[in-house]
Amino acid sequence: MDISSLPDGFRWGVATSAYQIEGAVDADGRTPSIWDTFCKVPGAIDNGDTGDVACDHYRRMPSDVALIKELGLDTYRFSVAWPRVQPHGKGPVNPAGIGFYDRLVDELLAHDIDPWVTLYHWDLPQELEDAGGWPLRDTAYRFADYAMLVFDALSDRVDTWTTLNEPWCSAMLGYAYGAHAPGRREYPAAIAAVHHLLLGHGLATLRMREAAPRKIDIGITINAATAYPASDDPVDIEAARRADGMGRRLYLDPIEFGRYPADVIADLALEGVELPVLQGDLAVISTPIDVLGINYYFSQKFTGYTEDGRTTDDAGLPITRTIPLGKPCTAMNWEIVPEGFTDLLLTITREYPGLPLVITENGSAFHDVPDDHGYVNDQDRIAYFTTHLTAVATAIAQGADIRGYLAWSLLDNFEWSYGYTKRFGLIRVDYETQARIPKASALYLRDLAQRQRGR
Ligand code: GBH
Repeated sequence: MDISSLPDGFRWGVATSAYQIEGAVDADGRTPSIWDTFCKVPGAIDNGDTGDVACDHYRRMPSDVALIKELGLDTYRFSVAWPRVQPHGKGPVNPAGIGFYDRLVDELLAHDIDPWVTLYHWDLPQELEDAGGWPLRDTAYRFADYAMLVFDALSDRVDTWTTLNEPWCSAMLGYAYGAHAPGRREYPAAIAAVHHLLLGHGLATLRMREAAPRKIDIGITINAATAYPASDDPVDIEAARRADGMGRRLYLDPIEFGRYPADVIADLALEGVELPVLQGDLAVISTPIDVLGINYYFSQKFTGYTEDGRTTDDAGLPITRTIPLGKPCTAMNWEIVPEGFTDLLLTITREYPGLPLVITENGSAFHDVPDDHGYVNDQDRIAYFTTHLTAVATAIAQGADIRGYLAWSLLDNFEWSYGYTKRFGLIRVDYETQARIPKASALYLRDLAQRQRGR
C-alpha cells in the first residue's frame, strides 16, 4: 500500500490553534484565557514560556496565509479564541475580536483555501473558569452561546465546523492531572468536565444545525490511539480495555450511540466518581455529526501489573500502566507507531460505521538543526509523515472512509506545557526575528499534494 492510492478529492491541509500562534494577548479587547493565567504559574511551563507573543500570527496573518498557499494546501484548520470574540464569556460579540477571524476567512478564500473552524482549542475565558470552569454545567450553555456568535459571523463563508478539540485533554490534563490549564487536580471535577464538554458540543451542534444557511459540515475532533495489551493475559487485556474506554469510547459512544459505555461507567464507579448526566443530555450529545476529526500522534501498550507483579494499587484499584513498545521516539519521547494509526482508523470504522473521518492533526516534534540560512533538512519528520500517510492509505484500502489529512502544524509554535522547546512546524519559526523558513518536510508535503491532485 502506498500514498499514491489515496482517493481523488482527498483534502490536504495544515492545522494550528489560536493560543499557540497568535500572540497579541491584550489586543482589541481580548481578556485572559485560562492559558494566560496558567503560564504565570511558576514551573507550569518549561522555561517560563508564555503565549504572549508566540508566532505573532495576529499581526502577520496575511503573510502566513500566503505561506499556506505557497505550500499548495487546500484546507486550513485554525481555532477561534473565545476571549477575543466574547471577552467575558457571556454577552455580545466583541467586533474587534471577531474582526480578526473575519479577515482571516476572507484572506483564505481569496487564496482558494478552505477554512476549517475549530471553536474551542483549550482557551477558556478566565472569567468562566473563575465561575467554575468545565466542571460547572453552565459552561456548556456558555459555550453554545459563544459558538453561535462565531457561527453568525462566519457561516456565510465557512462550510466546516469543529466544536471542540480533544475534550480528553481539556478534562483530564486540565482538571485531573494538572498538566494543562487550569492546572487543577480534582478527579471528580474532571469527570464532570468530560460530560459538560460533551454537552457543550451537543448544544452547539444542535443550534448551528438549526441556524445553518445551507449544507454545513459539523463535527468534533478527538485525540485517539490504539491501546495494545502487553500480552494475552486477561489482566493485561483488561488494562488495555480500561485505557481505550477512558481515552476514546467515553467520548465517541455518547456522540454516536447516545449512551456512555457501561464498562467505563463501572470503572468510574469503582473509583467513586460518576458522570453528572441529567435527563435529555444524551439525546443532545448524540445530535448527528457529519465528520469526525481524528488527531493521532502515537499508540501505547498497557499492562495490568505493577513492576513487582501486583494487580491493584494501595487503594485497591486495578493497575493500568503503560510499557514501551520498544520503538524509536520523537523529541516528545512519544514512540513512533504508524500501525497503531491504521488499527485505530479500522477500529473506529468497525465500531461507528458510516461516519466520515478526517485526520485533523498528525505530526511530530524532532530536534531540528537549522543550517546557516535557518533551513532544516528534517528527514526524520518526512519519514514520520510518509509512514503515517501510508498508514492512512492502508486503512482506506481496508474500508475506512477518510476524507483528508491536515498536518500538525503550519508553524513551530507554543507547545503548551513544553513552551517553545518542542517544534512541530512544517515551517521553522525563528522566535528572535519571527522569520519563517519552510523545512524540507513542508516541501515534501507540497510535492505530495501536488502530485496527488495532478494524477
Ligand atoms: C495535540 O494534542 C493538540 O491538539 C495540539 O494543540 C498540540 O500542539 C499537539 O497535539 C502536539 O502535542 O500520555 O497520557 O498524555 C495532543 C495531546 C498527547 C493527548 C498524547 C494524548 C497521550 C496520552 N495528546 N496523549 S498521555
